Amino acid sequence: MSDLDKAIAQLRACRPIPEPQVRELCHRARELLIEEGNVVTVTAPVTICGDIHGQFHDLMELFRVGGDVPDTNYLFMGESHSLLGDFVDRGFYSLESFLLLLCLKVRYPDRMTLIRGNHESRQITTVYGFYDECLRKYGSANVWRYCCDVFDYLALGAIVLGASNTLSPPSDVDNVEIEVCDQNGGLISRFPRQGRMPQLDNSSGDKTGPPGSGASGDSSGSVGNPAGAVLCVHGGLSPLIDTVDKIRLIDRKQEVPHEGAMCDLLWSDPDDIDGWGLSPRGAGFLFGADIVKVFNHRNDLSLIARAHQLVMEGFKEMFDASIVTVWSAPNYCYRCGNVAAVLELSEDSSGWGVFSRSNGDVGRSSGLMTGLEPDEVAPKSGPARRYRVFQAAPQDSRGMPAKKPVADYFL
Ligand SMILES: [Mn+2]
Repeated sequence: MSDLDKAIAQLRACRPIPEPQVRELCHRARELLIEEGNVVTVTAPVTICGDIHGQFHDLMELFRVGGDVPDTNYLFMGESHSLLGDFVDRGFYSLESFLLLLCLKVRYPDRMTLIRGNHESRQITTVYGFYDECLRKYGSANVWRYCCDVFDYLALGAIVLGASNTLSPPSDVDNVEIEVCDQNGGLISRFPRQGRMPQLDNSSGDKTGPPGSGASGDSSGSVGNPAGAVLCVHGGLSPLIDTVDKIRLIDRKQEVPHEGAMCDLLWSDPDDIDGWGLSPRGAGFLFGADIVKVFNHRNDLSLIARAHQLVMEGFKEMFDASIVTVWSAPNYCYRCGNVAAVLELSEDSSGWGVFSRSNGDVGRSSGLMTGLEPDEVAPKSGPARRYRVFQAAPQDSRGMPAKKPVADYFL
């Protein structure tokens, strides 16, 4: 067993690893992350996860419900994981949670995509618990410093390609676009494709192919994205960013700034407004359905998956399913009473596959949409989605400290 596998085993048991080993791990993680672009390309199948916030035992429950990261003893799990940030703060085990995710990233780099959240920042972790936790567990701030240096290298987003617009394993009812399952795989509810999404206008006529395949009456640049690409980001959009390519140009290797495009991506929230609005968080912006629909159309996206906001049901789709919030910390702060969810996108098997262009760009349209009015934007129905909803890990699986965390879950 390698040192890394030993560290994984130790962290899975919720025991911190020694400081020199953390230093080595963070160094290796940084070398890996520095090679990643600001927007990582991920190929379906993928399980998308939202905020964790140091709730270690619930992270273990997430892996049980959503599928574990491949162990060398297992054959092939087929799933990769994309975690949308806010790994730390508030919970009692931010350290063990983050280090385990980091170990898994180093051990299985293609199976784990870690995206930066607004809590992966020096300033925020100093206020909301992670700094104190490191100090308490190691007696110095060294480990906190190593981790913060890793935060600076985390990607800002991911693009999921090759997702299917049918469920896998298939639903036993035709035309189901969304299934919601409980933590044991039992069916809670399902939603058909028809009736949810408005039909495209007559110009798309009899074209019944999957959205983005070219047979849906859409732009031709999306072959290889049968269900349209999915953008993953922690917070949301920015008024300074109108294309995914502009995200790629940000100099991300720094502490999260107080304003600007990088800040907005980590802090913004969708809201029932027109256009842009000021955020009550004091960082990032609020953005409405019109903003999302124009952005998705321009960038050939069918869906934006983001985290950042507590949702009592674990997930929440908004704006004709053009954006979804995924929240993966059940009973947040050990007191909110919410359930959590992960979002599974399955692999397309229609034969279109995913191809890469020589410039590394993958199956995207030119983005040349001029004079576009929000009303003219026909939403893509997007990939079939299976949400797995789960509750907090059983009480007896956690060594629950007596002290309650500070009750401020606004950030
Ligand atoms: Mn957040």
